Parts: sequence; C-alpha cells; structure tokens
Amino acid sequence: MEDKVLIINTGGTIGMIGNPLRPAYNWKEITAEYPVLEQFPTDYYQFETLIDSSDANPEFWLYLAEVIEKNYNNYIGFVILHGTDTMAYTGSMLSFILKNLSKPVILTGAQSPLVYPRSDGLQNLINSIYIAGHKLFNLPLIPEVCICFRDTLLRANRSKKTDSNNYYGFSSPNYFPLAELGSEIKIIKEKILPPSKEKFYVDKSLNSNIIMLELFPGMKPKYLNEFFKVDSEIKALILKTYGSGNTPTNDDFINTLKSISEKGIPILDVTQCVSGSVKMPLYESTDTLSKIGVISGNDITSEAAITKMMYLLGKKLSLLEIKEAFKSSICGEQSV
Ligand code: ASN
Repeated sequence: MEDKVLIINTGGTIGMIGNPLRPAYNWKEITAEYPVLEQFPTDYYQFETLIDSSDANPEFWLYLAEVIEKNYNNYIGFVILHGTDTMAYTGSMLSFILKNLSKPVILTGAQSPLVYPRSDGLQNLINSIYIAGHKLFNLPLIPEVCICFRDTLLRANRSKKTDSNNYYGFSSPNYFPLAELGSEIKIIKEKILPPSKEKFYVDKSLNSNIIMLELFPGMKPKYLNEFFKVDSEIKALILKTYGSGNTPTNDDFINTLKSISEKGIPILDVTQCVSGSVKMPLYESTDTLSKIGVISGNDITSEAAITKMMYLLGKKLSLLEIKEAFKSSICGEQSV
C-alpha cells in the first residue's frame, strides 16, 4: 500500500458538509460532494469523535501520533484534516514526537466549510494529497510535518495562524515556505530537512504542566507569584515578552522572576512579535533576565515553544538540559 496516502480526519471546518453544517459522516459523504477526490490514491481514517480544534490537547496529539505510527509502514505519506485554530500547535507537537520521520505528514484545513462553493478546502486538500503522495505526482519527498494552506507549504513548527478569516490563514514569518503551490508546485529543496534513516517511532512522554503568560503594561507581578505558591504543580513558565525579549525592569517584577527561577523552574522568553527574535542580552532588561537564568527562545514561535517545553519536560530533563535544548534545534523549529 506504499502507493497510497492516508487521510486522517480529526475534525475542524474542512470536513463540514450539509445544510445546516455538520461534520461529514465518512469519506463517501465528502466525495459525494466532490467526486474529483475519488480519483486520488487515498485511504481514509476518521476519528470517532471529530473535534473543533480548540479542544485539542496532549491526549489528542498522542492518539493522532499513534494512528500515524500504526499505519506508518503502509503509506507513502499522511494528510491530516484538522481545524485551523490549533493546527500550528498540533503540527509543532507532531514534529517533536514523530521521531526519525522519513515521510511527509501534511496538516491541512479550511477557513470555510467544504460545502460552500467558494471554500478554500478543496484546493488545500488536493495540494496536501500531492505533497504527501510526492513520487506518485513526480514531486520530491518532503519528510517533515508541514502545514499546507492556500498557496504555501510551511514547516509546521515555524507556522502560525495569522489571520482568522483570510484564505492566507497561515504564515511562517521566521522561515521560508518549503514550497510554493501555484499553477506549478515549486519545492525549495535547500530548506527541507533530510529524511531519517533510523527506525520511526513515537516519543510519547509529554508533560503539560506549563503556563504561558503574555506581558502587558500594568501587569501585577503578584498575580504571577500566585501561580507559583508552595504547592504549585507548574513545571515551566513561558513569558511572551515585548520586542526582542524585554520585560518590565522594576524590582517587584524581576524579584518575582528570580524567586521562580530559584525554585528550579525554567522560564522561557519568547517574543510577542509575530516575527523576529529574542536577543539576549541586547537591552538592560534582557541582560538582567539572562543573569537570573531566563532562557532565550530566540526566534521560536510560541506554539513551538509550548509544545517543545511539554516534550522536554516529559523527558524529565534537568534545568540545565532544558536550557541547552533551547540553544539548539530538534527539528528545525528555531535558528541556532
Ligand atoms: N474552529 C475551527 C477549528 O479550529 C476553525 C476552522 O477549522 N476553520 O476547528
């Protein structure tokens, strides 16, 4: 069956049909609306409960990864139908836990349900089947977890949903698209990771005892302190900071971070900006942060930061090992 693509439907807007809208019951129902889809060499697997992607969580990610694991040797590539809202999180997480990937895993979805005549879903789905099926369509192999949306193929762990209704819903502001999907499919080979020669497996240990906090002028440090009272189960703090990684410099705020850091809790600094990176130390603010042990997230997206942290915490690494891991890239998620 290595000459077929497995389509895994997890839910989201793309698989919605009918009037009023509801999730399609099965592939037959989807292709009844779009007979063109029947001409592609695909099999179809549908989650028992199709979710709105705002309900995605670590259990959902692991289940999805297991579906890929069980079918890994039987298919040339995988297309995941997924809601757009948390697609960048799912894609980032899969990039960390699908180990030794040598096949394409392509997430796609739609801003508008398949049933609507102007839906973006059909084009996104067909492009994804092409990329996942690569050699069946005379295309080079992209052995990565990607997001295929509108006219670009993006590395999932570099991607963000940057528009809630435009058909160009996703971008990867700190990394070039891996392919341009116009009338021709142009794959940017130099940007693609090499396929692994090792045996594929799913790394299943995750720990989501994390909080992520977006700074804003006027934020009260004592609220941050509340999270880390003696019986706190929180194992990491991700701060979405200003510009190139800056935070307030007042003693109250810095001492709060210091006391969290002294408890051995990793504090990761990622920028609120859509593109660009944390630069530590550039300003006095980031100089102080690095002195108290705050880790620079460099140019990582917040979606990749949170999923990478869950993945690293699941491995029960020491604080030092976590710091080292954010200085390097596991699967192309950050510059080093
Ligand atoms: N709320 C939907 C989801 O993420 C949005 C979509 O798919 N366009 O599941």
